[in-house]
Amino acid sequence: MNRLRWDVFCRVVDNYGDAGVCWRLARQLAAEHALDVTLWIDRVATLARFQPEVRPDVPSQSVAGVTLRHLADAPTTGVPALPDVVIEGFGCGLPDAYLAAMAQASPPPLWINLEYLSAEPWVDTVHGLASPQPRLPLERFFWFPGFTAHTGGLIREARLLDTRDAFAANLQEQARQPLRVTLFCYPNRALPALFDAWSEGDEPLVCAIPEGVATAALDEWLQGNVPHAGQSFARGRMQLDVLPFATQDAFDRMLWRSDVNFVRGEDSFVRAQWAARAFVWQPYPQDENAHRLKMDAFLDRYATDLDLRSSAALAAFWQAFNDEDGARTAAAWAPFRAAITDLAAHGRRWGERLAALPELTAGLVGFARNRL
Ligand code: TRH
Repeated sequence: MNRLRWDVFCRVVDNYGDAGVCWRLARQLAAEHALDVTLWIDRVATLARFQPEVRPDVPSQSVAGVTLRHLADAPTTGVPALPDVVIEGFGCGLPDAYLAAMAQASPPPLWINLEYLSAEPWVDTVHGLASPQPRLPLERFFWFPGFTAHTGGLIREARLLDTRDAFAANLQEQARQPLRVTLFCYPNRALPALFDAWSEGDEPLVCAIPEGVATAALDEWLQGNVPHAGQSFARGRMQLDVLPFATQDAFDRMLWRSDVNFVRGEDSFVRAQWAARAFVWQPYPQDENAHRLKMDAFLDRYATDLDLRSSAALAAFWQAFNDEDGARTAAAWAPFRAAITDLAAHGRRWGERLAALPELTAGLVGFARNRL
């Protein structure tokens, strides 16, 4: 039986998340749903940061079962063979020739726009809707990731949670000294004060920082001696380990072995929830503070059935850190630290609830199967 062909389109706005989410989706479509998947991406070098076998200079390559193509090489006249399904990553826009070919095809490919993740309630009301295209006889469906059964769910690879539990079982959970922190955040003016609090704290703490993250704060706190990947720096009770960028699977393991995960944007935010450890989220900064609405909406959902003390400690620390207020962040660390065992237990319950929801990629495949 011919495998259905899915083309995923991605334009890297900045950072890694657009590429990270589209790559994770493409990999899973190929690996778990036996689909013929092509990822068209504009900045292949971004992908190569966390998928080392990707070669940015090669026009077409097959990696992890996915055909990887430069978006710049997409056909400009006449698309030879259209796929059955087109996934447009985060409204990135499809090449004109592609749209023209889709409009002439009968039937046209199923066109789905993968939206950004939000916990805001309005997402439940728009997920799965179609919008007719003004200039072309095509309709585009909207797929909204989310945290309820009325959304498109979250990406969760098969056996992810079993793999996580097997990995964690080998950790010396009881002897959790030093406290392990992973710090993957945007530039944040609160960090030097937080580093001070950690180095002057009453317990040893190891903070793993991926290379290129928090460099301005490290530069300020270390008077210009920013460690490079593979280097460590110790002050007081705190040790900083700067790590090279890891693969997405290795990054998961970093999150699984840590007691506290600072994550950002979208994909690492989801991965921290699957890691079921205490975590701090710094949403991608947006105009008019829209990212704070996303944070508050998530906290509303996440903090239900969390005891009041832990819920207050969580919210206070997330708000201080996202306000980039050093003094408040340093002061909010102790109550947050005191809550991390409770937050980890809560994180497991939360993860179990999420795992009971329809999984995003399987949902997309089922949606397509019902329409092709
Ligand atoms: O890098 P980000 O800030 O990406 C952002 C967000 O996705 C945001 O929603 C989007 O609007 C903006 O890009 C344009 O954060 P995010 O989403 O966590 O993506 C990081 C990716 O990098 C994720 O897939 C995990 C991966 N990663 C690794 O694979 N290895 C690593 O060592 C690290 C640190 C990250």
